[in-house]
Amino acid sequence: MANKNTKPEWAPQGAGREFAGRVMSGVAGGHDGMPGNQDRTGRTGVPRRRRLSVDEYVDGVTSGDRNILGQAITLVESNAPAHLELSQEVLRRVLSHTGRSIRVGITGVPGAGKSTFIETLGMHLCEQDHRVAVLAVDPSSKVTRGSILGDKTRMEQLSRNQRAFIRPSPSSGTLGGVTRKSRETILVCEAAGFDVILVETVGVGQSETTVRSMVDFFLLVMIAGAGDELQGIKKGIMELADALLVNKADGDNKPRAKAAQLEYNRALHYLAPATDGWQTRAYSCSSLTGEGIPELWAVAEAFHKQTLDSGVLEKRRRAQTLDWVYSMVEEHLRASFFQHAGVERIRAEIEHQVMWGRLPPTAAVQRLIAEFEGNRD
Ligand SMILES: Nc1nc2c(ncn2[C@@H]2O[C@H](COP(=O)(O)OP(=O)(O)OP(=O)(O)O)[C@@H](O)[C@H]2O)c(=O)[nH]1
Ligand SMILES: [Mg+2]
Repeated sequence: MANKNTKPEWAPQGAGREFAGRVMSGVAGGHDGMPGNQDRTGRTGVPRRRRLSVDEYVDGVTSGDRNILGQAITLVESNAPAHLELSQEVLRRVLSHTGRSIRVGITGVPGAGKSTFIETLGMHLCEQDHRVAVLAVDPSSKVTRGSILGDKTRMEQLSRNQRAFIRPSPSSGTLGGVTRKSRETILVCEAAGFDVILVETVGVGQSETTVRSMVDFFLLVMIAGAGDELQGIKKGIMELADALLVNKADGDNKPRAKAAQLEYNRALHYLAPATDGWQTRAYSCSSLTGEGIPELWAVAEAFHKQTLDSGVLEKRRRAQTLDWVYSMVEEHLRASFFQHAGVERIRAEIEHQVMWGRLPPTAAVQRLIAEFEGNRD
């Protein structure tokens, strides 16, 4: 039976008891997964985790120790400057063990069935001896608890499978912050031997492009009859996808789903493909009955093989890594600009002058930048 007082090692800071359900009695972790300094004992009477060394993180992760994997991800997700150096050293050391997975992004409107699809696909993959890591990315919302709660029940079987590892979205932060954490979590999971990484987008808005920028194969889950407008399926998002999947093709809904599949295939004809040399097509499945799921996975595997052979996969990953570096540089520069004491001091006055037409925008930029570059704190 689940022990109500025990949270898994990946529970976000401040999480309540909703995280306790999946943990078997006897497994104990620090409150936030980070090793505490004091040698106190928790409510369960088990001594708090001591601080792990870089070697212990590296050995634990690469040997597939789930407990240490969870702690390593918590370290990577930590915002504390003291943890950054340690996490970067761990990442540097495991880097040669990363990259050997299929990274799949899954997007679609709320309720399309992404989590249910992941549960069914994940179970199918585990049966085929794959090891599956499931991550959620939610850069748009500060409240992720709703979806985590939902996923807890929707990925019930998968979350209990020893070949699978489910990690909820890192708690709120800047878009860049969440992206960094998710990308680094993918690397840590790969180093731990997971050969399929499934990333579910939670929330709408920028999350599609964010997830597209960290995966190989991008899947758009749709439902029939919701209307394109309702699904937010603007041409732009369809153009990001390597496959469209009409879900809920079961019961009375099956004919409609098949019709929608045909419709989307016609529309796709006129769109530029998301990946060089790959034709994006629409498929259908039922995440409830499992029908169409093995076929969809065969498509992802064909995609992986083709892009691996042609070099497109490697090219994409290299480009993604470089983009990542420069987006972090940009984020850093933006933050230091707006936190700069001199800039802060003169900003209101300059904004006022620009808004009232007393200073041209370009001159305003010059003054702000001069202040920033000249009086760096
Ligand atoms: N009939 C049918 N229902 C499904 C299928 N897949 C999912 N559902 C149902 O659709 C509802 C939403 O499913 P979720 O998997 O939570 O959808 P989601 O896209 O992850 O939703 P959010 O995480 O909230 O964005 C649930 O009630 C599921 O049981 C399917 O293939 N057939
Ligand atoms: Mg979901």
